[in-house]
Amino acid sequence: MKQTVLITGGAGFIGSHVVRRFVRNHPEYLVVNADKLTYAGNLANLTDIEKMPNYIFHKMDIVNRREVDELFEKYRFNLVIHLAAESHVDRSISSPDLFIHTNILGTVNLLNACRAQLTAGEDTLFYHISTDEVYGSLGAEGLFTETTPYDPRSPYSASKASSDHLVRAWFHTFGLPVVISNCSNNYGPNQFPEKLIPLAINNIINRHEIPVYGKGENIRDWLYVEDHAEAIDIIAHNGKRGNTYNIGGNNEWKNIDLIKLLCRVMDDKLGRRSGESEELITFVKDRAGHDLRYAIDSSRLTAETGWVPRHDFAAGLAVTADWYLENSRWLQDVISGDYASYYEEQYIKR
Ligand code: NAD
Ligand code: TDX
Repeated sequence: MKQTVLITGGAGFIGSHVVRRFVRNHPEYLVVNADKLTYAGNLANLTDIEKMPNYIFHKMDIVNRREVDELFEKYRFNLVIHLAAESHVDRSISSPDLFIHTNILGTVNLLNACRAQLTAGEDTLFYHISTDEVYGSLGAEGLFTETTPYDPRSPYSASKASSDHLVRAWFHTFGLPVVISNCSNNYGPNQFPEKLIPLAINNIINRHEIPVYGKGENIRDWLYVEDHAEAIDIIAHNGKRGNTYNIGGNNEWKNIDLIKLLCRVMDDKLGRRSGESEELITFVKDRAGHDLRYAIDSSRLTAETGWVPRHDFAAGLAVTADWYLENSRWLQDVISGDYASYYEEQYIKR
């Protein structure tokens, strides 16, 4: 094997697509997936590749320094792609401390382990996966570029902004080779049904209310998860050390328009009367500190590498809806247990 690659958070939504892509497209790499398997991590996301000879899973908590150091001692990684995080904005409002521990302290443990390898004369690239939310909120006009000043508003985005700053500090101060990318909202198969699109799909299937925050006027840029995984692969191999790359879908949607489109897709797939799912839309209390609009300029990545999003939104949404309809067991498994009490707290007792 030429390279040993650590992917943290590889049992989660985006991480599982990145793991699959690396295991399949880079058979010469040993791919080590290290994940704590929180409510969001699920090895069922990876059953198709779990027996591949170049894949290994390790249950590990990035907040536990000893576990991190032991893993690095064992594998001496050439490349670390860091996705493990607490990722849901609403949970960061109800439990901010967890986000500080995982997203900030967990990242520092990985940076320190990479630095120890650097000190031992080994070149390790630390690739940090981040979000467009670090830039704050846009008005009606404009796009986030890589030079937009940071202005995070939620405990989630503040924890991700903090980790981005620490990654840059390890680059400038300790000479650690790093690269960062900041991506817009992902959608696709395997996303935990607390995020808008899979939550709405699940609620439509079960004829539950679709909670739309505020008036549904907030705007997000949506990217199919495999387009993000492809960008990560390209940046890991061709990104300039110390650089940041924005990744986006050129695909802005007002939440209410997106939900109405999804309702039409689901009516069609479920053989329901046209307009039936739209009747489930329920406007609820707005999210605290709800950012109005995110939009990304990914021209640096396109100019340097030629990457562009490949998946058309209508087709991507249809594939996503089909995946959840065909994987009712997956959906049922993840919404029972821990999530059931969270869902009740969040949506039933409000
Ligand atoms: P996710 O919540 O689906 O998955 C996170 C994974 O991290 C899970 O497998 C979980 O078990 C693991 N994890 C959590 N805490 C851990 C710990 N202490 N130790 C080890 N593993 C731990 O998240 P996602 O949506 O796939 O996001 C992945 C990354 O991409 C995150 O860093 C997130 O900030 C970033 N990101 C997400 C989006 C998006 O739209 N989902 C967009 C841009 C950036
Ligand atoms: O029930 C809901 N109703 C609703 O109106 C939920 C869950 C969300 N929303 C709104 C809030 C947002 O404007 O929909 C939009 C999308 O919400 P989320 O799916 O929670 O995503 P967002 O808060 O935009 O953050 C996501 O994109 C950036 C990911 O969760 C982050 O991890 C990523 O960094």
